Amino acid sequence: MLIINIAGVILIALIIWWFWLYKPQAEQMGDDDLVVVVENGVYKPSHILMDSNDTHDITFLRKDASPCAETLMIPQLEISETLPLNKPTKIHIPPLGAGEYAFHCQMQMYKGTISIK
Ligand SMILES: [Cu+2]
Repeated sequence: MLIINIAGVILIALIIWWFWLYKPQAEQMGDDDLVVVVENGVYKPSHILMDSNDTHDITFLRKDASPCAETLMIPQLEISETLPLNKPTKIHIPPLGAGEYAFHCQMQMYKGTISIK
């Protein structure tokens, strides 16, 4: 009985960690264009750091065949782009003010952010 309780507590702790505490590592945008792979329910990397006066292209490579992964949306930039399967697609990111810009698929199952310093 006690073991079941302990297992339950550990499970709850893991769930809390996964959904609220776990933050994937951010990827700093360098001089080269960054490639974001769309696969298995995630963007990789999903956190992108950029400087405020940079213009950059972010290349999205969709490897996930599910139709859900097809659309890339960056609502704050009014970007809505269809990603063909296994074909790199360049998304132009204009100079942006500091802040967080979310990007996601149509149903928001795939999620990521661009952080501007
Ligand atoms: Cu989706």
